[in-house]
Amino acid sequence: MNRIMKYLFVFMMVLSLFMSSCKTDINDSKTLGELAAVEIKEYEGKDLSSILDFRENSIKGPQTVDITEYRLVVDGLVETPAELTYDQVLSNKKYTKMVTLYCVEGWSVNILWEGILLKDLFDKAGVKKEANTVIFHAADGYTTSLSLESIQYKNMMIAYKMNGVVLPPERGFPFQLVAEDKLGYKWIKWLNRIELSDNEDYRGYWEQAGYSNEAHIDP
Ligand SMILES: Nc1nc2c(c(=O)[nH]1)N[C@H]1C(S)=C(S)[C@@H](COP(=O)(O)O)O[C@H]1N2
Ligand SMILES: [Mo]
Repeated sequence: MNRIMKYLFVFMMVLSLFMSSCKTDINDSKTLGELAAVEIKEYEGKDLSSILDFRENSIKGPQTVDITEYRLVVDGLVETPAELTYDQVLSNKKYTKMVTLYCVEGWSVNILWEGILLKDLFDKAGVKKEANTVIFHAADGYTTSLSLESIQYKNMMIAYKMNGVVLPPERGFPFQLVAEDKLGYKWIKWLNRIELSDNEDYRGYWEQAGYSNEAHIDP
Protein backbone atom coordinates (compact mmCIF):
# COMPACT_ATOMS: atom_id res chain seq x y z
CA MET A 1 0.00 0.00 0.00
CA ASN A 2 1.39 3.38 -0.87
CA ARG A 3 1.20 6.29 1.50
CA ILE A 4 -1.87 7.95 0.03
CA MET A 5 -3.77 4.66 0.17
CA LYS A 6 -2.81 4.27 3.83
CA TYR A 7 -4.05 7.77 4.67
CA LEU A 8 -7.23 7.15 2.73
CA PHE A 9 -7.79 3.89 4.58
CA VAL A 10 -7.35 5.52 7.98
CA PHE A 11 -9.60 8.40 6.94
CA MET A 12 -12.35 6.00 5.85
CA MET A 13 -12.10 4.05 9.11
CA VAL A 14 -12.41 7.21 11.19
CA LEU A 15 -15.28 8.45 9.04
CA SER A 16 -17.24 5.21 9.35
CA LEU A 17 -16.70 5.13 13.12
CA PHE A 18 -17.89 8.72 13.35
CA MET A 19 -20.94 8.03 11.21
CA SER A 20 -22.00 4.96 13.17
CA SER A 21 -21.67 6.86 16.45
CA CYS A 22 -23.99 9.66 15.26
CA LYS A 23 -26.62 7.41 13.76
CA THR A 24 -29.96 7.80 15.54
CA ASP A 25 -32.06 4.78 16.17
CA ILE A 26 -35.30 5.65 14.37
CA ASN A 27 -37.91 3.70 12.43
CA ASP A 28 -37.17 4.35 8.84
CA SER A 29 -40.55 3.66 7.27
CA LYS A 30 -41.47 0.50 9.19
CA THR A 31 -45.22 -0.07 9.22
CA LEU A 32 -47.20 -0.31 12.46
CA GLY A 33 -47.73 -4.01 11.71
CA GLU A 34 -43.99 -4.65 11.35
CA LEU A 35 -43.34 -2.84 14.64
CA ALA A 36 -46.14 -4.72 16.39
CA ALA A 37 -44.38 -7.97 15.44
CA VAL A 38 -41.31 -7.00 17.48
CA GLU A 39 -42.83 -5.00 20.34
CA ILE A 40 -42.57 -6.19 23.96
CA LYS A 41 -45.73 -8.10 24.95
CA GLU A 42 -45.46 -8.28 28.74
CA TYR A 43 -43.62 -6.64 31.60
CA GLU A 44 -43.13 -7.87 35.17
CA GLY A 45 -45.83 -10.49 34.66
CA LYS A 46 -48.39 -8.05 33.28
CA ASP A 47 -49.76 -8.07 29.72
CA LEU A 48 -49.08 -4.94 27.72
CA SER A 49 -51.40 -3.46 25.11
CA SER A 50 -50.15 -3.26 21.53
CA ILE A 51 -49.14 -0.16 19.61
CA LEU A 52 -52.04 -1.20 17.34
CA ASP A 53 -54.59 -0.79 20.15
CA PHE A 54 -54.63 3.03 20.03
CA ARG A 55 -57.40 4.74 18.08
CA GLU A 56 -55.77 7.35 15.95
CA ASN A 57 -57.97 10.42 16.25
CA SER A 58 -55.48 13.29 16.32
CA ILE A 59 -56.75 16.71 15.29
CA LYS A 60 -54.84 16.72 11.99
CA GLY A 61 -53.86 13.06 11.58
CA PRO A 62 -50.34 11.61 11.89
CA GLN A 63 -47.45 14.07 11.53
CA THR A 64 -44.15 13.30 9.82
CA VAL A 65 -41.27 14.98 11.64
CA ASP A 66 -37.92 15.34 9.84
CA ILE A 67 -35.51 14.45 12.62
CA THR A 68 -32.53 16.25 11.02
CA GLU A 69 -34.49 19.53 11.26
CA TYR A 70 -36.18 18.73 14.58
CA ARG A 71 -35.56 20.81 17.71
CA LEU A 72 -37.21 20.53 21.11
CA VAL A 73 -37.54 24.07 22.41
CA VAL A 74 -37.50 24.66 26.17
CA ASP A 75 -38.36 28.29 26.85
CA GLY A 76 -40.56 30.76 28.70
CA LEU A 77 -39.77 31.27 32.39
CA VAL A 78 -36.33 29.62 32.35
CA GLU A 79 -32.83 31.01 32.96
CA THR A 80 -31.36 29.33 29.88
CA PRO A 81 -33.72 28.65 26.96
CA ALA A 82 -32.68 25.67 24.84
CA GLU A 83 -33.23 24.23 21.37
CA LEU A 84 -32.31 20.57 21.63
CA THR A 85 -31.70 18.09 18.83
CA TYR A 86 -33.18 14.60 19.10
CA ASP A 87 -29.80 13.20 20.17
CA GLN A 88 -29.32 15.93 22.76
CA VAL A 89 -32.67 15.04 24.33
CA LEU A 90 -31.72 11.35 24.29
CA SER A 91 -28.39 12.06 25.98
CA ASN A 92 -30.29 12.46 29.26
CA LYS A 93 -30.67 9.53 31.64
CA LYS A 94 -33.23 7.03 30.33
CA TYR A 95 -36.13 5.62 32.32
CA THR A 96 -38.63 2.82 31.72
CA LYS A 97 -42.13 2.79 33.20
CA MET A 98 -45.39 0.95 32.56
CA VAL A 99 -48.23 3.48 32.43
CA THR A 100 -51.83 3.29 31.16
CA LEU A 101 -53.29 5.94 28.86
CA TYR A 102 -57.06 6.44 29.25
CA CYS A 103 -58.87 8.31 26.49
CA VAL A 104 -62.13 10.16 27.26
CA GLU A 105 -63.72 7.99 24.56
CA GLY A 106 -63.53 5.05 26.95
CA TRP A 107 -60.61 2.98 25.63
CA SER A 108 -57.24 2.53 27.32
CA VAL A 109 -53.79 1.11 26.59
CA ASN A 110 -51.21 -0.20 29.03
CA ILE A 111 -47.78 0.50 27.56
CA LEU A 112 -44.15 0.17 28.61
CA TRP A 113 -42.71 3.63 27.99
CA GLU A 114 -39.05 4.55 27.70
CA GLY A 115 -38.11 8.19 28.00
CA ILE A 116 -36.34 10.97 29.79
CA LEU A 117 -37.56 13.01 32.73
CA LEU A 118 -38.97 16.51 32.31
CA LYS A 119 -37.15 17.24 35.57
CA ASP A 120 -33.81 16.70 33.86
CA LEU A 121 -34.71 19.18 31.08
CA PHE A 122 -36.02 21.64 33.68
CA ASP A 123 -32.90 21.38 35.84
CA LYS A 124 -30.67 22.19 32.85
CA ALA A 125 -32.85 25.12 31.74
CA GLY A 126 -33.22 26.50 35.28
CA VAL A 127 -36.93 27.08 35.97
CA LYS A 128 -37.67 30.55 37.34
CA LYS A 129 -39.52 30.59 40.64
CA GLU A 130 -42.59 32.38 39.19
CA ALA A 131 -43.30 29.41 36.88
CA ASN A 132 -46.29 27.30 37.91
CA THR A 133 -47.62 26.02 34.57
CA VAL A 134 -46.09 24.07 31.71
CA ILE A 135 -47.52 24.60 28.22
CA PHE A 136 -46.74 21.88 25.66
CA HIS A 137 -46.78 22.54 21.90
CA ALA A 138 -46.75 20.05 19.01
CA ALA A 139 -46.05 19.85 15.30
CA ASP A 140 -49.78 19.71 14.42
CA GLY A 141 -50.54 22.92 16.33
CA TYR A 142 -52.03 20.97 19.25
CA THR A 143 -51.36 22.31 22.73
CA THR A 144 -52.06 21.22 26.29
CA SER A 145 -50.80 22.22 29.72
CA LEU A 146 -50.17 20.85 33.19
CA SER A 147 -49.36 22.45 36.51
CA LEU A 148 -45.66 22.25 37.29
CA GLU A 149 -46.70 20.60 40.55
CA SER A 150 -48.52 17.72 38.85
CA ILE A 151 -45.46 17.05 36.69
CA GLN A 152 -43.21 17.03 39.73
CA TYR A 153 -45.66 14.86 41.70
CA LYS A 154 -45.51 12.01 39.15
CA ASN A 155 -41.98 12.82 37.95
CA MET A 156 -43.35 12.74 34.40
CA MET A 157 -41.33 11.81 31.38
CA ILE A 158 -41.41 12.30 27.64
CA ALA A 159 -41.21 9.00 25.78
CA TYR A 160 -39.28 8.15 22.64
CA LYS A 161 -40.01 4.41 22.79
CA MET A 162 -43.08 2.34 23.55
CA ASN A 163 -43.00 -1.43 24.16
CA GLY A 164 -39.34 -1.35 23.15
CA VAL A 165 -39.81 0.22 19.71
CA VAL A 166 -39.11 3.82 18.71
CA LEU A 167 -42.39 5.76 18.47
CA PRO A 168 -43.78 5.48 14.94
CA PRO A 169 -45.15 8.68 13.30
CA GLU A 170 -48.75 7.66 14.13
CA ARG A 171 -47.84 7.44 17.82
CA GLY A 172 -46.12 10.82 18.10
CA PHE A 173 -42.51 10.49 16.91
CA PRO A 174 -40.22 11.86 18.16
CA PHE A 175 -41.75 12.45 21.64
CA GLN A 176 -45.01 11.88 23.48
CA LEU A 177 -45.68 13.19 26.97
CA VAL A 178 -46.43 10.38 29.42
CA ALA A 179 -49.02 12.31 31.41
CA GLU A 180 -49.45 9.65 34.07
CA ASP A 181 -52.84 9.78 35.88
CA LYS A 182 -54.17 12.33 33.37
CA LEU A 183 -56.64 11.69 30.54
CA GLY A 184 -55.35 10.97 27.03
CA TYR A 185 -55.69 14.52 25.73
CA LYS A 186 -52.84 15.58 28.06
CA TRP A 187 -50.53 13.02 26.38
CA ILE A 188 -49.35 15.36 23.65
CA LYS A 189 -47.70 13.70 20.63
CA TRP A 190 -45.14 15.20 18.21
CA LEU A 191 -43.99 17.41 21.09
CA ASN A 192 -41.71 20.24 19.91
CA ARG A 193 -41.89 22.95 22.54
CA ILE A 194 -42.09 23.04 26.33
CA GLU A 195 -42.95 26.49 27.61
CA LEU A 196 -42.64 27.37 31.30
CA SER A 197 -45.31 29.88 32.26
CA ASP A 198 -47.09 31.59 35.15
CA ASN A 199 -50.46 31.54 33.35
CA GLU A 200 -52.60 29.17 35.41
CA ASP A 201 -55.58 30.08 33.22
CA TYR A 202 -54.00 28.67 30.07
CA ARG A 203 -56.25 26.17 28.25
CA GLY A 204 -55.05 23.81 25.53
CA TYR A 205 -56.89 22.54 22.45
CA TRP A 206 -59.44 20.19 24.06
CA GLU A 207 -59.51 22.14 27.31
CA GLN A 208 -60.72 25.23 25.38
CA ALA A 209 -63.42 23.04 23.87
CA GLY A 210 -64.71 22.29 27.35
CA TYR A 211 -62.71 19.31 28.63
CA SER A 212 -61.52 19.50 32.22
CA ASN A 213 -58.16 21.19 32.70
CA GLU A 214 -57.43 18.80 35.57
CA ALA A 215 -58.17 15.77 33.34
CA HIS A 216 -58.46 13.37 36.28
CA ILE A 217 -58.99 9.71 35.48
CA ASP A 218 -62.33 8.54 36.90
CA PRO A 219 -61.69 5.35 38.86
N1 LIG B 1 -50.20 16.56 18.98
C1 LIG B 1 -51.29 15.88 19.38
N2 LIG B 1 -51.21 15.12 20.47
C2 LIG B 1 -52.28 14.41 20.89
C3 LIG B 1 -53.52 14.48 20.22
C4 LIG B 1 -53.59 15.30 19.06
O1 LIG B 1 -54.62 15.43 18.38
N3 LIG B 1 -52.45 15.97 18.67
N4 LIG B 1 -54.60 13.74 20.71
C5 LIG B 1 -54.58 13.34 22.13
C6 LIG B 1 -55.59 12.34 22.52
S1 LIG B 1 -57.21 12.87 22.57
C7 LIG B 1 -55.25 11.05 22.91
S2 LIG B 1 -56.42 9.98 23.53
C8 LIG B 1 -53.83 10.58 22.83
C9 LIG B 1 -53.68 9.24 22.17
O2 LIG B 1 -54.10 9.41 20.87
P1 LIG B 1 -53.82 8.39 19.68
O3 LIG B 1 -54.64 7.19 19.97
O4 LIG B 1 -54.31 9.17 18.48
O5 LIG B 1 -52.35 8.11 19.64
O6 LIG B 1 -53.02 11.52 22.15
C10 LIG B 1 -53.21 12.85 22.56
N5 LIG B 1 -52.15 13.64 22.00
MO1 LIG C 1 -58.37 11.18 23.55
